[in-house]
Amino acid sequence: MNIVNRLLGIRYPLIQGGMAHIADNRLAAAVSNAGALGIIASGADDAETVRKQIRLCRERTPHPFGVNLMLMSPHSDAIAAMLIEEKVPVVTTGAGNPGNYIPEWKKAGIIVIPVVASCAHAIRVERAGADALIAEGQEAGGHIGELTTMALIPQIADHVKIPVIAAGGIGDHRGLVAAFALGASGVQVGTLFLASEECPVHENYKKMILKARDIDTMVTGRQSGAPVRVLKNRMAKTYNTLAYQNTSLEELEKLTLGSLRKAVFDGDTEQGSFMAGQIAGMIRQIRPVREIIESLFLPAENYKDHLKIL
Ligand code: TUI
Repeated sequence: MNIVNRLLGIRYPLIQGGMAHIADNRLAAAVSNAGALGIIASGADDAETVRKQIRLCRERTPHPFGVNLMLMSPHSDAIAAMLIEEKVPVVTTGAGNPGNYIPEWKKAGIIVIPVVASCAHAIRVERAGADALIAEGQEAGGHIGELTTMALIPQIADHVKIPVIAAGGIGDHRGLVAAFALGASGVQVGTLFLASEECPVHENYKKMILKARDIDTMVTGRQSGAPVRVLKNRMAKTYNTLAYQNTSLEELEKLTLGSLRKAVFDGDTEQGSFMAGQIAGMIRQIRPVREIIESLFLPAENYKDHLKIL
């Protein structure tokens, strides 16, 4: 049996990306009910808001699910403690180093899977006791590192013993097979689920994804040290102009999360920040979560003698 399926008690070795303000209990439960691992994003929400999401998710699915802790959040200490109280089965982390939280989570029996974007960080989280890691290439949407998935996965796979889950740029079964060929034992997918029926974002967000071509994402904030991949629009261009003018990182982060809300809740195509990965150009239709997952894995049957996909 695939090692990630065994670790997580799931049917398909796929984790849903922890998309801030987007991945709520409905999306997470739909993914878990379809046989993969749904994730509730905590983003910049406070601990009580996330606690409610966890309880709603439990009502919607009997299957395992996880919570993503965005480590730049001002509420991360409170959320980290609440996850233990709620006995959440799995935690993924992003945008920082979760090292300080790992011992307490492990003591509570939580499976810990940090997102990393470099070998040094991968080695650090393995030493700190992570059960697996998600290696995210810069094809991904949202906050990203430097390396591409193609370069990152084999290098990390050579440096750690824990299972590597690939993220960034996986848009169909070909990307999934490629990730396994590079040394991954599972995948994390975000953008594909943005374009799902169960995803609770504003219709305009989904329309922007459907309209996107291959070259329609860009990275904001590279020069200010907070690179974020978004769909090209007026906001993205304004952000980069401000970043060139030495606006403080704190101000820029506020702008990013504020404008993400404008995208997700208001569908403001001009002032919103529409985070999405480079595979947005591959998405042609809005599909149910189950169909998205099955379309990734059904062709994998052909590779079963070479790659441990299922
Ligand atoms: O975290 C993400 N994607 C995100 S978080 C987010 S909300 C946000 N908005 C504005 C600014 C910042 C966050 C939107 N999208 N993906 C996981 C991820 N983590 N990608 C890259 C990293 C990462 C990068 C550097 C993790 C650790 C790291 O350095 C750790 C260290 O200790 O050096």
